[in-house]
Amino acid sequence: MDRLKQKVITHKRLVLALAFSSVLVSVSSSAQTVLTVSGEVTKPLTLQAAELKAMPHSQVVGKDRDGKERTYSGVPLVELLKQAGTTLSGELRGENLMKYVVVKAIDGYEVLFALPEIDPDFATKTILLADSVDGAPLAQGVGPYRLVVPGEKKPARWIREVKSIEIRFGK
Ligand SMILES: Nc1nc2c(c(=O)[nH]1)N[C@H]1C(S)=C(S)[C@@H](COP(=O)(O)O)O[C@H]1N2
Ligand SMILES: [Mo]
Repeated sequence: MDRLKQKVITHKRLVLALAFSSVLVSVSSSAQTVLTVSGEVTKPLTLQAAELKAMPHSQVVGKDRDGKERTYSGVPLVELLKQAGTTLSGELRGENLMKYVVVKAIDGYEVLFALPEIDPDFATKTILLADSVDGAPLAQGVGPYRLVVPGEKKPARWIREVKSIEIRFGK
């Protein structure tokens, strides 16, 4: 084979390889669901990282286990429930007071909240789905999303690596 032909073939291979890898990159970086909100809601959510990032954020200053104050930023849990269409504020009465929220993590750990613990008409503190601490993304094994539950003596419901939120009916 002459050198020119060889070069053209090599070039074609390179173009093909690049095209293929860019398809792979776009498939893996887009359309990745990082969080679902489902169950007793009118609009179940399958959220991508960019969507969560674009949602309104609040800050909560909390003491970590080491006793140091840290500023967490994230989406208030109530905001996610609102977007999914959960019975909150005026609708949180009667049998709707029997609804609860199960938050699940990648490692199988799960924790539960009653709706009034999350609804600001009842609760005095804001539970956050935090995505950063002191301005930096949460560490591997903690994030990308972790609940911050202010005012509790034990951090057992500060669930790390959150992957889903499910609203259920307790009767
Ligand atoms: N995903 C997940 N989150 C979790 C746990 C767990 O086992 N898995 N343990 C909880 C418990 S019992 C405690 S005390 C705190 C510890 O938080 P830390 O690792 O930031 O100190 O994380 C909570 N969040
Ligand atoms: Mo714990």
